[in-house]
Amino acid sequence: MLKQEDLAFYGEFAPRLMEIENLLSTEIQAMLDSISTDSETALAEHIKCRVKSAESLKEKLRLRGFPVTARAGLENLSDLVGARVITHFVGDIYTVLDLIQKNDSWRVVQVKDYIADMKPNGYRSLHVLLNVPFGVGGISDIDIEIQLRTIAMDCWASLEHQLKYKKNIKNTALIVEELKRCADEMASTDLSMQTIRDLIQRG
Ligand code: 0O2
Repeated sequence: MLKQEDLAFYGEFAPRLMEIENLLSTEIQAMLDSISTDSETALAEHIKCRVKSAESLKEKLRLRGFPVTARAGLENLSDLVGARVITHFVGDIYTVLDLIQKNDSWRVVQVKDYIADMKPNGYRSLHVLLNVPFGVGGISDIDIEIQLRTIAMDCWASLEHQLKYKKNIKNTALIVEELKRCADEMASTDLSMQTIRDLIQRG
């Protein structure tokens, strides 16, 4: 739900951005339900869709040297509308990716696999960039992003995100090192969990 300050910043673009957020949410839920609606076998633990807050967008535009306007965001960034799909198992991420690639509601522009090729800090996730029609203020289409992660990867990313935005943190070097160690341990546990599930399912 966009706050008053977000609506003011996005102006004429706000209604269309909210429509795209709804489309994303509905389509993702339908794709997941097409595989299973049973909580024990569901592909995702939960999904979350959002339009980027004005505060976060302004900061990203400033950091990247773009004009601090909604139009510049729409024209230069790919995550003004985004979704996160949180799965229990790594394998489920690739099952959801397959569903996303087969969906006609959008065009898949790029897949960034930070699971196969993690970021140096230990960040793991799979990002899928999608292109959707926009049609407001002379902008014909925009890119949006779906991030796919396991519960463990999501827990790690949430904590690491705090490091980026909190000021005056002591022992940053130690925290960065510990976070990397945890990321590797969590990735190893994610793989073990996947193997155990495969063994159980094979019977
Ligand atoms: P917020 O507050 O999370 O919405 P992309 O082009 O998006 O596929 P890339 O090149 O990493 O991937 O782009 P970017 O813009 O740096 O990252 C996009 C989003 O991915 C970020 O959004 C984060 O949500 C997530 N992300 C990427 N790298 C990291 C990381 O190292 N740690 C964490 N915790 N998250 C990361 P924002 O803009 O941070 O905003």
